[in-house]
Amino acid sequence: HNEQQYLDLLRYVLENGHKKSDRTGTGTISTFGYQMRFDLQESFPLLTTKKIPFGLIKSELLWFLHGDTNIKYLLEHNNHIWDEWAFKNYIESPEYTGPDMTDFGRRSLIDDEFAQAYKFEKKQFDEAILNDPQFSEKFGNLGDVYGAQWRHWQKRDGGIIDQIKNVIHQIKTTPDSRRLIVSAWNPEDVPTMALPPCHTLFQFYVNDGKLSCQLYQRSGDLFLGVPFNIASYALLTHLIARETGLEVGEFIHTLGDAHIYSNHVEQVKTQLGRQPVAGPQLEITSDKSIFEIDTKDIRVTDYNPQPAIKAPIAV
Ligand code: UFP
Repeated sequence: HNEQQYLDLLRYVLENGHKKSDRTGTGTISTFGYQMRFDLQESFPLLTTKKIPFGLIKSELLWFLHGDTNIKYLLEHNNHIWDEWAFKNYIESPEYTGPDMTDFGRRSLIDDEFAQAYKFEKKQFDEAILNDPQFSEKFGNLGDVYGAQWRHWQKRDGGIIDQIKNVIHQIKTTPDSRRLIVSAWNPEDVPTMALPPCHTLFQFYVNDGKLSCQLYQRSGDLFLGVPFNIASYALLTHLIARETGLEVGEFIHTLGDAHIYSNHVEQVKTQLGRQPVAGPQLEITSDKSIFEIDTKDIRVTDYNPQPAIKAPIAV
């Protein structure tokens, strides 16, 4: 059963993980090195023991696949998961003249009055990104995020490498290759990045007409981040399989630092008290290419999750 893979991981880290301090100052229980295998023929691995917003996963993945690094597309699809990074660039620029927003993530959690002011500034910002092309050109762009590494990796000689197009071509022409790899980890850029890639590298494997994908994720927030990551790479595997005329095989998720934040432990226990049901199925209703397909063409059916479980995000 697919979902059991994830629930076993939560239980394993609760029982065997060790206390570890971390960059955010929150504290975690952590394990190093863990692997889950999801059979994509069985079901689409979207958790049923808590509701996961698949719409956000779809639009973020298509955004990556377009090579887009501007949050405008995400906002047009009501997706706010990358907003804070762009907003941070804006408030640190000379163009920003509102109240001091330094460290807005942390402060808005502990100061209600500040949270109101932040909400207001953030709304103005989002509206400007959506409605003012010059503003979005200037402040909507996140630079070296996944879309850039996947579709236009910068070469020393000034050229670019399109890793996604290349890997699709390789899967079609040399399916037995052991070099079907897309890498997001660029050691030259890492020291200056706000968030170095969590999904460091992935590899494809073709056997018996089926495409499998293995991700190496260097760091996984097991309660909040990993359920998204599983669904996102499962969807990527489906889209690449469709593009290369293959069926789906497995998604293999290998984690480096697999951690539960100390302020998520109660939520994890709540989730472990719930019974999973059969996972949903993925439906793709268009024959457009992987680069043209729209969020409307992709959906999950028979998804019957239990309610979402709220938890504070570590910043
Ligand atoms: N994180 C995930 N999945 C993601 C993502 C971030 O689990 O897709 F972008 C979590 C992992 C970690 C934090 O808790 O975000 C990143 O912090 P660090 O760079 O210190 O590992």
